[in-house]
Amino acid sequence: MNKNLDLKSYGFNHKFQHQITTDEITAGLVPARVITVQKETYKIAAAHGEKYGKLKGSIFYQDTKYKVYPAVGDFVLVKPNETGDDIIYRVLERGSSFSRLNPTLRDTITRASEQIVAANFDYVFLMASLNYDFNVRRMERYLAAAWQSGGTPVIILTKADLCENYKDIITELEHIALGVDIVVISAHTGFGMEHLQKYMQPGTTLVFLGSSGIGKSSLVNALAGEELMKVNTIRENDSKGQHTTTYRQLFVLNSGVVIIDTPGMRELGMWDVEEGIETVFSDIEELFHNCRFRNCSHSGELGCAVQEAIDCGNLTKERWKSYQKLIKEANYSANKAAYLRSQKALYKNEYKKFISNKH
Ligand SMILES: Nc1nc2c(ncn2[C@@H]2O[C@H](COP(=O)(O)OP(=O)(O)OP(=O)(O)O)[C@@H](O)[C@H]2O)c(=O)[nH]1
Ligand SMILES: [Mg+2]
Ligand SMILES: [Zn+2]
Repeated sequence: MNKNLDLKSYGFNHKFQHQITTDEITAGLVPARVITVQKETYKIAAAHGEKYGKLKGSIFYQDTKYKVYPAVGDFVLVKPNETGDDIIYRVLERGSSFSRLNPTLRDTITRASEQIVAANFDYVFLMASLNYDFNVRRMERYLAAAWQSGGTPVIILTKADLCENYKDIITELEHIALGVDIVVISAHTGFGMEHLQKYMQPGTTLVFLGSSGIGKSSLVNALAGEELMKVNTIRENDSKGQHTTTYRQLFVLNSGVVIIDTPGMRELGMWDVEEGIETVFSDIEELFHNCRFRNCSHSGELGCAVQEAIDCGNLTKERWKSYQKLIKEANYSANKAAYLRSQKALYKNEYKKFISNKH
């Protein structure tokens, strides 16, 4: 049986309430939050309880216009259905969202290749394990995407019990993550967990991101004080993740905080991250103003501030390379999306002509 619940405890607030029109209220539509998405089945939480919902076909499937499909964390408007699944009518505008290029849809049409990992969170927990394979450059990429998402990034370094000395890693991170909180924890021993308290506020939503096997679900369980998520108990020897979590899931803990746990990502495709790159690499973009020539390409010109910063040790070659690589990728995906959009528009026009010629 479904029991009634208060959607506020799932993070619903006036920002979302304001988006609902009187027509929608008159039509009997009510807000709900998406808890899981599996293929075309959506698990949702609404005032009338937790249940399943499906998309209203005439809105989501037959209309060729670009549509926003629900992702985990989204607030949607549904028509409650006592005898079956609720019907989802609309996704309310997102306060934040984390997206990446869908690795399985790289070459299909435009926005279809953008995958929304999670929506409407306050903090993005960028998680990495201290015991192996710590990669500063990867963290840099995640940071850029996190800043772009609209949430506030927090770096969480896990498995402190397996690492003797993490001071160097912190120092390295502090250089690339200006102003970002870095918290070192162990879900097993409880080390450092008290530093997470300030994020555990009722109605606040956190999303956990990071490679498989680094302890995202273990942290969910440690914070919940019970086993909400399955965690792989077999002791790993090669430290490779097992992909234990297979789909994204939203929970409300007893403390009132809302957490979205996600499966480990193999790949973070870049998508519209120019702004995020600016934030993460503001020191580099700042340098550009000091180059002697306004159109400096920073590849050996006289008076290039980037070269000077590298020479005097203010900027590492690795960081400069990493910046160039990200910019290249971001341009690539932006250009590609623009190209595909233009192709699609062209195709649509041709099709319209074809149809009107027929009549
Ligand atoms: N020693 C130690 N092991 C941990 C810690 N946290 C998690 N682990 C172990 O790391 C392994 C993976 O943990 P999970 O929580 O399943 O990792 P995950 O990030 O959710 O992985 P995916 O669901 O595959 O993305 C398990 O064997 C955990 O017991 C920790 O703080 N210390
Ligand atoms: Mg997991
Ligand atoms: Zn220059």
